Formats: sequence, C-alpha cells, structure tokens
Amino acid sequence: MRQSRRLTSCAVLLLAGTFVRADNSVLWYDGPAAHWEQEALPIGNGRIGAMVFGGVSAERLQVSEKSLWTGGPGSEGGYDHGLLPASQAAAVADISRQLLQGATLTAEEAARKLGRPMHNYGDYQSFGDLLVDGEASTEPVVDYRRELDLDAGVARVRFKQGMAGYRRSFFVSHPDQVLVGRWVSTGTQNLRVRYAVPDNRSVHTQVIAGETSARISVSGALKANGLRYAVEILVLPDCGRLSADGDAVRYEGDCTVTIMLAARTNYLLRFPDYRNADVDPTRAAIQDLAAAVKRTYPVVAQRHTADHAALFSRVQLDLGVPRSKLPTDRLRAAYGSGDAAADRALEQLYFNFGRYLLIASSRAGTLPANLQGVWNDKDKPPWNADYHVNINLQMNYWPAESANLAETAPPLFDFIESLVAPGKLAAQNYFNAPGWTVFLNTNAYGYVGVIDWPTAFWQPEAAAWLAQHFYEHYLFSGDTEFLKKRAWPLMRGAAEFWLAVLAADPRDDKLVVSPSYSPEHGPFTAGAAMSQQIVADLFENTAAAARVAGDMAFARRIDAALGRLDRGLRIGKWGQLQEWKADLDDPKSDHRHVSHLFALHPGRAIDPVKTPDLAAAARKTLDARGDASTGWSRAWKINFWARLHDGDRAHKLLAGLLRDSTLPNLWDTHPPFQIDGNFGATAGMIEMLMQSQHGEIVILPARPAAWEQGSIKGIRARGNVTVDLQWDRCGASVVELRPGSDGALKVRSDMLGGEYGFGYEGGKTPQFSREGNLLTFMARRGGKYFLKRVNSHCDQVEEASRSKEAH
Ligand code: FUC
Repeated sequence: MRQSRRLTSCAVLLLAGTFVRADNSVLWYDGPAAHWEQEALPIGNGRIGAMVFGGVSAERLQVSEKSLWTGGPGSEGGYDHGLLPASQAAAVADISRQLLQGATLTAEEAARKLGRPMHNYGDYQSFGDLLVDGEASTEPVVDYRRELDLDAGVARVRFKQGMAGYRRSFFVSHPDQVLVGRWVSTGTQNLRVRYAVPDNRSVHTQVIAGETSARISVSGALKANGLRYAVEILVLPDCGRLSADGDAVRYEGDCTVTIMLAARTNYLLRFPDYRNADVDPTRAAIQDLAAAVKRTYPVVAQRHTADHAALFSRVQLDLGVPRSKLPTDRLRAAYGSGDAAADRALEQLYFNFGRYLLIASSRAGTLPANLQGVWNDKDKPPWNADYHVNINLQMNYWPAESANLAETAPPLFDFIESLVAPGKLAAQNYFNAPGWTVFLNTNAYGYVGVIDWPTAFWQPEAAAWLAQHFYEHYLFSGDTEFLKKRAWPLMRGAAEFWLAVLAADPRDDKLVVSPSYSPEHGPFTAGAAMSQQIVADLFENTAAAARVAGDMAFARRIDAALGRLDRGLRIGKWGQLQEWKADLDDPKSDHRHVSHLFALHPGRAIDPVKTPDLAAAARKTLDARGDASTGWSRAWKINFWARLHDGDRAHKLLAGLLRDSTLPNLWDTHPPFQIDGNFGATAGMIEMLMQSQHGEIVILPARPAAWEQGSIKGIRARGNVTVDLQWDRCGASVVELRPGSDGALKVRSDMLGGEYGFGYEGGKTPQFSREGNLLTFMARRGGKYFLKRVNSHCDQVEEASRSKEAH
C-alpha cells in the first residue's frame, strides 16, 4: 500500500540528527616530503599558496602568489594580447568557405595558415622559498607525523628527537592575507630564517633584528616584464634572542616562534595594462603584516579556521566507514587491493581534498585557480600553469556550485569579465564580428589570440563555454540581480559573436561553426559536434536569460537562430555519437578528449530518460574510448557515466583515477600534476549522488554498488536548494531539502515508488502531488522538507535476512 503522511516535528528533528559527522578529512604521512609535486602538502588562501615539506632539521615552504606572471605588458618586444596588427578575418573566411564546400583540412595545415607562435605569453612564477633551518642532530627521529587537516585548513608537522619534541603548524589566512607558521619545541630552538627567490627577478633584501621581532624584507621586479613583487616576513618569538645574519634572521631561545609572511605584487586584473599604479607591493605587504600582528597570533589563527571551516564544513560525505589508520600515501598505494573500507575511506578523503583545494586556491579578489590551482615551484611550469579553456579552467569550477562553495567562484567571474575587452578585439580581428571570443588558452594578461599548437589552437567556442558558468550560478543561486547585472551582458556578448559568425551549411542549410575543430582530435571541418553543442547550450541559456532581463527582441533573435542551428547530435554508423557532422569516427580511437559528449556533461541535451537513443550512442562512444586515460579525462568520464545513470561505471572511473592518476599527496596527475582532475572528480562524485540539470532534484541517480550505505549533507541543487540525503542497500532512506527561495520543487527518488513519509518544518503545509517517482510541492524559503522511506519491500527482505542471521 502506498501512503504519504506528515511526520511530526519531533520525528523530523530526530531524522535530522542521524547524519553523522564526516571523517576522513586528514591527509597524513610518517615522513617528510622529498618531492614538491608528489609529496609536499598544499595550503593556500586563494591568492597565496605554499607547499609544506616538513623536513626534520630544515623546513621549506615553497610560496606562490597568483598574480606573479612573466609575459604581458612590459615585456621586451611589446604585448598585443596574441593579436596580429593585420586582420585575420579574410584568411579565416577563406578556410571557412572551403570547409563549407566539403573540404577537410589537417590541423597542421590550419595551424600553418592561422596559427601564431605565442608572443610574450609568459608563465606563472614561483614566489620563492621561506627556508627555516634548525640545528642538525644525529639523534634518531621518532613519532614523526606530517598532516594536512582539511577541517581546520592547517598543515602540521610533529616529531621527537633526542630529549625534545617539536611541533609546527602552517596556514594561509584569507581574512588576514598572511601566511603563518609556528615553531614549538620543548627544548631550545636554534633557527635560521631566510627567503630565497629565483634568479629571473631583481632582488633587494633587508634584514632588521629587534629585541622582540625581526623582519626580512625582500622586493624587486621580474626581469621579463618589470612586474614588482614584495615579501615581508616577521619573526616573532615569545622569548629568546634574535639577530641579523647576512640575509637571514637567527633565533636562539626556549620559546615558541611565530613567523608571518605577506606577499604582494602590483598586478591588477584590468585591461590593457594589468598594473596597479596605486600599489607599492612593499607597502601593501607591510600593511598586511601590521594588521595581522596587531590582531595577535591566536586571533589570526582563530579567524582563519572559522573562515575556512565556514566553507569546508558545509558539505559532509560519509561512505559508512571509519577513519583509516593508514598514512595517506599507503592508503592510496593499497587502493583496490581488497580492503573495501580502506577504499571508501580514500574516496571520502579524496572528495574532501577536492573541496579543500578549491577553497585554498580560489577566493574573492584574486585570479581563478589555474592548471595548478595556486601552487607552482617553477619559472617554466608545464603549459605555463595557465588557463586552458578547452576543458581545464571550466573543470576547475565544476564543484563550485554543487559542493556549496559559491564563494570560490568570484575569481572565475571576474576573470571571464576581464576577457571581454580583449575578446572583442579577437572577435573583430579573426571574424570581423561583434561580441567577444577567446581561443584555447589565456594568461593573466588577457591573451586572446591563437597559438600554433596544431591540434588544439582553434577553439573559438571557449567564450560560450565560459559563459555557461554565469548562467549556472544563476540557476543554483536564483540570484536574478547577478543574472541581470553580470551574467546577461556577458552571455549576450558571447551570443552576439555566434549570431554573426555562424554560417549556413550547404549540405542542409543548418547554421554551423566553420572552421570547427574538435579539441585535440581530428581534422578541421564545418560543424564538429562539440562546436555545435556549445553554441546550442549558450543560445538556450542566453534566450532564457534575455527573458529574465526583459530583452524580448534579443530572445526572439536567438530563438530564430536556434531554430536553424545544427545541434551537433548525430548517431553514426557504429551506433556512436558522432564527433563530426560527417560520420568519421574511428571506433579504435582512445583519445582522452571526448568533446562531443559536451551535450551530456556539462551540457544537458543528452539524457538517458529524455533522449535515450542519444544516451545509448554516448555510451557506445565512451565504451569505444575506454576507461584508461589521463587524470582530467578520467574525471570528466566520472561525470559522463553519472549523467548516464551508471553508478558502477562512474565508480570504476573514480577507482582508475585513484589508482593510476593520483600522486601520494592526492594531487591529480595528467601527468604532470594538473589540478583539474581533483576538481572534476569531486564534482563527479556529487553527480553520482544527486543531479538537478533538468528542473528536478534527482536523488541517487548513479549510486554505485560499492557505496552500500552512507550520507551526504549540504550539497546544492539548481533552484537554490540545499540537499542532505542518506542511503543504504535499499536506496535513499532520508532526504532533506532546504530551499532558499519560494517556488515549486520537484524531487525524483525511487523511494517515492513505495511507502514514504513527507514531512516539513517551518513554513506552511505545502501542497504536494506525486506522479510515479516524482514529488512536486510548493516550497517555502527557509522551510525544511523531509522524505523518509518507510518499510519498503527491500527493507523487509533485509530485515528477514538480518533476523535469519541472528538466529
Ligand atoms: C588539455 C589536455 C592537454 C593538457 C592541457 C593542459 O588540453 O588535452 O594534454 O593537459 O589540457
């Protein structure tokens, strides 16, 4: 018998209390880190990052600051944002015409005609190293532990040597904009503190030792472009003796030593100069330090942990296992070798680490997370540690909304908006078109031109893809002010570009992108699937945004174009989703980019329920491409399989990622280290448990069998809803929805097919209706709504087998 009934508030409160506190939120190791990429532990406040090594006698904190980039304005040979002085529009139009007439062009041919070597593109830089040497000792080290506490946002090191115990802790504060380290010992400490910078910059160092504090000031400018930087360090012992020793500070005494570091540049995210003429980096760093010192260490530490925990503790995943007792490197190495509880513990830790990394590498007031988040130790990092916009930057922000971390997204929005001014020049230069566009990759200085990497350089759909993040923020938050003021103008500009640039395809008169290139794969053609799917997604979103913004004329223009647009959704001869308009797919290709499934994720045009044939074709494509791949590609595939409602396959991809593409410090490796995989997988794990891309909150769309029981708390669904859910072998057992806006909510869950309870707390009794597994009700902002499974057939079978076991 089916039944729905209201639970009493008392029962409701009881249910709410059953979500257990997430654990598995500490990465820990029993030895110091020898290797930056593989072992050191990242801390950060979005702008400043540091890698903690935890050496016994010598500590190294390798420091980064988001804006320290070579290249751009001030570079020798000038800077042109990657745009040649002469218009490229005729060359692009010529290739477009040939392609529309049926020609194909190899990537190399296209790059010869349209490509251009990077011109003063620059690289993200290391800011230097804070080096604190203690006294070397031959005594054995015991009880060593190096850890990263994700709940507190603090890295710690502790060990015993000889008669003394040592403890250090490190964090980078967002509210106070300083890096803080603390050296505690039960014995005497002899420390030598200095700051080392790479030799591609000028450097002026000053050391002043006073009675109670000593200061190291380091400043200079990058030789490549004159960008100024400054580091200010204060050594603040509770007692003892300080002295200057060349470019170092010496400390000797029996007390705790606190070190605070501030780092600034005169970079400004503003076209076209990217410099802040009003900022003297040294003065700015001194101000940061002065304010933090005045607050005192305990207050700065408390403010940091409160700020970090306010974001981090919002979401709690529990996969039903206790905290693992293994050090994290061994836990990872043992993954998949038969201990299911240990495997779940690592998955939970990895999920938490992804959320931690986003908080640590993306906070308001700085550049967005780059290919390495905020961490970099090189002057020539892989791929310049830049912003690749043919998947990577976008993937970094996939968890921002669903993992309830919208506070990490402002840097992305600021950055995309800063691309509009140069992006307009790119639209004119390459297409003689209005609006704005960007190609494959960009830097801190609004680089919007093409490069000459044949198999990737052509990606004019990047702006349209980036615009999706603005619209998604609106969908998740329901913030119409944001939509009108920020999303709409940006989306309109991206759409104006495509309204002007799309061409009629002589094959069928449909509107197509030409030249079009499926990222890193395939020949140049007209109308490759990904190009079409991205433009369709932009148009759908922009038409909806135009209606909210009240520009009906623009909405109608887009509707008309949508009516003629090739949607890039074709099923080919071996049942696959076609990557190109012509059926060219090679069933043997295992290429890592599966760009033509954009419409499955992060788009929403392919869905196993709404478009089952296309979903089956997407599955065919994914089967052919295989599950073995590089880090971010596996992460994307977790999301694909989750969207196909195949939890076990999504989990298989996650397992592959943890086994083959994860370093001992749990960083994702392409290889090399690329942070996108961490973020993509974190988002994918949420997609496995809850989805909301079609106006319904779908509970457990892709729960793998391996996740027998558990709960997740605090995740976000589109429509401004916070979701908690609990499950066991019989499926979802409890769902709690906390809407932030009034309006109709639709929830889909298998539990609605059986006996269930529907309860609420706060607000008025909602009107509700149920159709199959879908419950619709009028939600009130601030209310709490609960669904609870009651005695399903599966529950009875489980109960019977339990009592059989008991007898
Ligand atoms: C994507 C990958 C590349 C590289 C780059 C940063 O374009 O296909 O291999 O990882 O990102």
